[in-house]
Amino acid sequence: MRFIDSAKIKISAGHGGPGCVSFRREKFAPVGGPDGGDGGRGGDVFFTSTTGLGTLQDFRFKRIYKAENGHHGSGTNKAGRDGEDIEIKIPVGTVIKQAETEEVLFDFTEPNQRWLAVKGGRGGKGNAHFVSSTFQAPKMAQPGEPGQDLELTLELKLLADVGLIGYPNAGKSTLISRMSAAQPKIADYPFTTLVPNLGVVFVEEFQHYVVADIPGLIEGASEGAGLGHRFLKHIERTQILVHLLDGAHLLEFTTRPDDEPGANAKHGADELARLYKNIRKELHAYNPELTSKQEFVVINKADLFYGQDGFLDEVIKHFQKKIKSQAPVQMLSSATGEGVRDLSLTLWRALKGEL
Ligand SMILES: Nc1nc2c(ncn2[C@@H]2O[C@H](COP(=O)(O)OP(=O)(O)OP(=O)(O)O)[C@@H](O)[C@H]2O)c(=O)[nH]1
Ligand SMILES: [Mg+2]
Repeated sequence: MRFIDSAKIKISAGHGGPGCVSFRREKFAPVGGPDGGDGGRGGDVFFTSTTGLGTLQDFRFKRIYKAENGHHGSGTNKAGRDGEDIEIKIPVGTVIKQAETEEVLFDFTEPNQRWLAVKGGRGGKGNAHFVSSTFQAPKMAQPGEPGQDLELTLELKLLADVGLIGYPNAGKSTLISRMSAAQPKIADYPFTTLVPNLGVVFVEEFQHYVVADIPGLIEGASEGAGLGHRFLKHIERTQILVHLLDGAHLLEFTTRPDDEPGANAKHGADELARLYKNIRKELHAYNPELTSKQEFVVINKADLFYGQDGFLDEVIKHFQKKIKSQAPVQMLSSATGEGVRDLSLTLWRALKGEL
């Protein structure tokens, strides 16, 4: 999914330094020729993309970037020093637009791309340049050229690697808040999440991936029921889906009186399988490619079954039979955090193609 973080900044290149008016003065040649040096060039402003930065946060605090002006030329034909360039580091995925026209000036899609955004002004020529046979003592020099400036908008479009899907209330937002530093709204009513949330999951230093939590899906979502379908497009570009099942849906089955041992788990699994298939149907109806993505099925709220040893294992066994898949089903508790790190690492391995 592409997501946007944005900032507006102003950049200015340095002005060229003015050229110098000067005449040689030596002990035995009191009226020497012109020897005013040229002004230095103004500094340029460059942007460089790096993978080390995940946000445009820095640009909230510093909005104006100006490269140094070129220095004055001086006598004895000495050129002024050039102004220093500046390099602005931005995260990969940043698009730079001209603020007013929104014209895209540069799209940083890879690390270490470097773009010259504005060029410093040329230094003015000193009077030494203006001598000619008829004009021996020029008393003028050029001013430096002004540096260019630009107002820019920077937009960061993150690409989510993993999409979190499931019914409303399954605990998707709670899970992303555990996996990452994202702090979405969490509540015990459906459709708490109204817009997608992104979270960056750190695996090790400098290794991370992006997870997207989207609003809950229900039957008919692909045709517009609930909030889900508007957001399905955001998971179209993810590599992996995590299908989160709500363990609370199993609660009524743990208390149902039944003679046959294990039958409760079977009824519960039937219910989860029904809900699971509903969502798969919606994904398929929206775009069949969504159902061919690598998927991890996870039962959340395992903490509700602490003390009921083996119940969830039984549920998983029946569930796999019901959906005719032996793919592993994980269980975890977003509330206590149990199993969350395991899932984070499993997803990382899958993204690397190891699973
Ligand atoms: N017991 C328990 N409750 C949980 C767990 N995870 C989430 N919840 C609760 O379930 C409710 C729904 O959680 P959310 O994270 O808002 O669910 P969601 O899937 O994002 O819901 P929508 O945004 O409406 O689609 C909240 O009351 C959570 O506190 C869990 O692991 N165990
Ligand atoms: Mg939510």
